[in-house]
Amino acid sequence: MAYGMTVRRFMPFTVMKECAMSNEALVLYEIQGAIATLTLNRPKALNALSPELMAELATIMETLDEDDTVRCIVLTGGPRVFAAGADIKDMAERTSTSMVERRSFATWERVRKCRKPIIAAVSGYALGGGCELAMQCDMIVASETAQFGQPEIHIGIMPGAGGTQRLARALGPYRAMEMVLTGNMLSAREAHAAGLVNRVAPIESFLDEAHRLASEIASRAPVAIRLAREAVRHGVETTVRDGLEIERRNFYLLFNTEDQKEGMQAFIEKRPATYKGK
Ligand code: DAK
Repeated sequence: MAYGMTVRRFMPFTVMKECAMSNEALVLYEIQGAIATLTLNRPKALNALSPELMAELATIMETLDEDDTVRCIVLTGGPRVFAAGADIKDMAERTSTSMVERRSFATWERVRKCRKPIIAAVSGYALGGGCELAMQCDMIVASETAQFGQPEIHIGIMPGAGGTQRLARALGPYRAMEMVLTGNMLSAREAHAAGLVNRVAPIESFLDEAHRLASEIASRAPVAIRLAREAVRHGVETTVRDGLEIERRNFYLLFNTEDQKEGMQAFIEKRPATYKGK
């Protein structure tokens, strides 16, 4: 990783209770300075999002959420594949009842609740639940090899972790409908042109590009970042009227932070601001 920052940790994060079947960490994480990088680590199954992997991811996200030194998270699957979806082998014999009883939405919800900005760094396939996981992040940086799709229709199901809603909001209903009903994929360039992807970079540097973006965000006032992020995220999930209410509330709240005083004072004194996250 670039930027010459000190690595504080690099360790497999195996959640013994939730991941009893696995000897190997399904999600790796590394923290450099204010940026945590999470890597999905089931390469033989193209990072298929098994319940065990999602449980590890959720636990790591919750840990990072509580760590004040972490200001931005980069989620990747490595250069070959982001994730080829939920684990089809795990779902193949399931019934509606066993799907409901398993409560896997609760695990996805734990990931979604993380309050830190998350950048998905996508290379290769981001399919089905993989595409949905990327879209659940706040921004997407893609390598030129990235392919986004909701191919569930090919296996007799439909997107179940936000794909129908988030795709429609990102691409508009017509393009989303085509993707969901045909299962066809978008290339990185197409996804960028359609507004699903923030930046496209060569495969050799897409992760650096994601880290560059993460560093920029990590340098901003943390409370303002959190409240602004909350306003944008809630806004797209609600009416404009309710979104404006959230925006206004969070805007006023920021005037109670030391960082707002520091940011404005630094501007007036023509010096860089030093933010404390208070
Ligand atoms: N699940 C399980 N294993 C998978 C997998 C998947 N989604 N995708 C790939 N693999 C495995 C393959 O079975 C193969 O394993 P082995 O045969 O070697 O044991 C290995 O990964 C390599 O895959 P391929 O040999 O197929 O590799 P190719 O390069 O030829 O093809 C591919 C790559 C990505 C085009 C192909 O693997 C593929 O079509 N994969 C399936 C893509 C897909 O249909 N994805 C959507 C799955 S449904 C929910 C949340 C989310 C979801 C549902 C519920 N709740 C919260 C309740 C989401 C559902 C889905 O994502």
